Amino acid sequence: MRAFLSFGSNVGDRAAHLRAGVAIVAGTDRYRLSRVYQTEPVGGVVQDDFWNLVMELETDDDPWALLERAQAAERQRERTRDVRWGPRTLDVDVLWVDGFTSEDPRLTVPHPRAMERAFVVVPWRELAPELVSPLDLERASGRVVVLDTLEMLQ
Ligand code: A4P
Ligand code: MG
Repeated sequence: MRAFLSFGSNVGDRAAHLRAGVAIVAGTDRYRLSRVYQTEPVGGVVQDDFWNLVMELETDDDPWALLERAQAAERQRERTRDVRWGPRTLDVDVLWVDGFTSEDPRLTVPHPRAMERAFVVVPWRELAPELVSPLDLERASGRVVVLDTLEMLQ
């Protein structure tokens, strides 16, 4: 099954949080990563810029198991939940899972806010131009600047 997840960090060593998160979420499954983007915070809270990337994952696990992995990664990076849309060491969201939709508030897929956000659609389109159209790019908001691959970043 093919799935996409979004990763974001804006506290501490952002590259380290992203790397650790990627390793935990991927486990032994095959994956590809977009480049990393520096992105302006969305949601009205004053905070540092985020680093964001998107992962494509090929897995036999079900979407609920993916959510478990995402939350395990957040816990491992000692993510605290103080302010909604506020600063965080690591945020991992399930964006899209092939053939799966859910309106359960614990796991809403496709992610309801994904398409509004440039920090999601710009890296996502690198991996899946057939799922994210140029029009989606135009409609999404927020300034994003490409940095480099996660491998190359300090
Ligand atoms: N949940 C439901 N659906 C999903 C899903 N598809 N993936 C539930 C992951 N979790 C999902 O999430 C709250 C609850 O959502 C969880 O219990 C889970 O079961 P959370 O991560 O604890 O809370 P949050 O992230 O603060 O809230 P939320 O609504 O996920 O925030 P967003 O919408 O993800 O926004 N700006 C930039 N530039 N870059 C960012 O990465 N991120 C956010 C977070 C805000 N602004 C940002 C960025
Ligand atoms: Mg989240």
